[in-house]
Amino acid sequence: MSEQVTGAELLIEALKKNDLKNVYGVVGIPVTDLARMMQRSGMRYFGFRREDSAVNAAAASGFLTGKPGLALTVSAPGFLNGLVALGEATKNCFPVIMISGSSERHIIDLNRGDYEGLDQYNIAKPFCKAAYRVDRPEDMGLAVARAIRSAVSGRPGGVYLDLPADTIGALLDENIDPESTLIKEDDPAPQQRPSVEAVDKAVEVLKNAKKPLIILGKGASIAHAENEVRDFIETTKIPYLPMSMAKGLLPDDHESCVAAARSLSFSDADAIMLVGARLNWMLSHGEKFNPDAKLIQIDVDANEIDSNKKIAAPLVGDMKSVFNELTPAVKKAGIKASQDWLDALKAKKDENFAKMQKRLTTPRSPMGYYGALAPIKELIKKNPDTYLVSEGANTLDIGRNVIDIFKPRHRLDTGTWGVMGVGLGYAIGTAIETGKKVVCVEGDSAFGFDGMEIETICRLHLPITIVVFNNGGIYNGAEKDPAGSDPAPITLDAKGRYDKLAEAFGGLAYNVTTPEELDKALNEAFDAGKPAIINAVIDPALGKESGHIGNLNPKLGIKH
Ligand SMILES: Cc1ncc(C[n+]2csc(CCOP(=O)(O)OP(=O)(O)O)c2C)c(N)n1
Ligand SMILES: [Mg+2]
Repeated sequence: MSEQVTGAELLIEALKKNDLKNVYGVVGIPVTDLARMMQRSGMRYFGFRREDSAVNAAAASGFLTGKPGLALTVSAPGFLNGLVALGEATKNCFPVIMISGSSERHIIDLNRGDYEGLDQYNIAKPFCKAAYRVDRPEDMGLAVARAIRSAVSGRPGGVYLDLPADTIGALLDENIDPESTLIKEDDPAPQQRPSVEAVDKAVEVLKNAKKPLIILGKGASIAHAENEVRDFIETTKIPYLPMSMAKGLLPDDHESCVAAARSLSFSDADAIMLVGARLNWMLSHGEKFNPDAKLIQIDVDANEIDSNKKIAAPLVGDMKSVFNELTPAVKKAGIKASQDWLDALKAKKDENFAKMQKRLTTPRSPMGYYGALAPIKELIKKNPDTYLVSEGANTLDIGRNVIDIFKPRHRLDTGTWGVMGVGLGYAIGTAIETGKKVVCVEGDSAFGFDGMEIETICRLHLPITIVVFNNGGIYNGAEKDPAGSDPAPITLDAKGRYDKLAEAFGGLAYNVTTPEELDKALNEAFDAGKPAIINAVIDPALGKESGHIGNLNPKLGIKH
């Protein structure tokens, strides 16, 4: 560092000292030079078209690497655009730090009307795990250290770092050694071991169970606990169901996976062990479980216990530490799932597989969801290193059941909030962080939220193949508004050619109307490893209201 250093330089050095080198953002006053300096200092800066996509890319990075992803935005509007993604990341427990330029307190607090002036620091607080503001350059190292620890320790999540323009440009007092202000975080996410009593309690519940079941949540993926989870499941033979971002912790074709017998496993299991899966709306708050089932819950956060139902055996601790205690204990107790229970689930699973197979192979014109998903399922099976990103309603829900994932953290989707507009940001972050190919399966509505990031994908030459399931609408494209001449609320342009967007920026473009055409285009684009959009024309009459969660709509009795 030079003699007198700026806040910007201290920020960069603090990030580098903690091995944080990739930044995703959108520049403008007061962070443009900061981004330039990041690049010049050996960090990598990736420019986006909207801040939410940049923060989503950073969140994907956090999910995949376990280190906080970094995002950079301008003040007020850029900050607010990014905030939604910071909120999503926090809900999803993805570690991410959003850094935004801001105005000085003396202008904001007297409401003097600054260019893009907003009290960002206070606004951010309810949407993230922690918010920090840096008012002096000598605090930059401390702020980065606190942000890192908050993002990754305990339940990971989003952190907001507020950087007033003055602090970015401020010079450090020449009497202070810049190096002395920097902190290298040591063990930022310390182990949290469960108590012996808690482990004993869980073993007792499992010992008494005749029909145990495991539900794997993305908490286990975030904790990188695949080896521990596998050991436990292969030791006990207890059947498991993966939530969508836990798919691939064990390969979906594992003999203990009973995703295809979900209803039976919920209604019949007499002990259910939640492994990094919260008992929220995604599990119907536990209401579809056998009411007599005893629940075990592994979670890093004690607040999660008894959130919706009484948990008979809470195991609070980090996932790896919990299994390090629990697995030897169940081995010692000789716990094994009974063959009768496994046979009953297997029979249901086989029945549902046969139904699925029929749907995937029955020819249909115009093309339906299953026909279009079949080649994607095949491609991922042949290339299990490929990452899958997905969003939409029917596209997402049917795709989740159809497409098997074989490796941990290889599926990213709309997550706990069910948000549209995460797809391209996640895909970009994933391609950059892993260097692997990404297939992005998008509903046509979902794609519209962040479709302009195709320019980012093409500019960065990323190996991302986007398949837009174009059924001309939110849920479907066949509805007419009986009261007037305007398109119905759910209607989009079924004849739209989303592929042309790729063409505009030098990517590969395909328009397909049959599974065979889709298969050919997909493999060609995938093999080329170049940015591509495939417009897959799906029957507009297909697609259920809200996909698989139509029951969550208020009942207003209108016909549609
Ligand atoms: C940010 C945001 N806005 C709106 C919604 C409501 N919503 C849920 S699914 C969806 C789009 C579904 O249509 P599409 O992506 O085309 O999938 P399809 O069901 O047609 O396959 C929308 C707009 C949302 N989930 N997130
Ligand atoms: Mg659609």
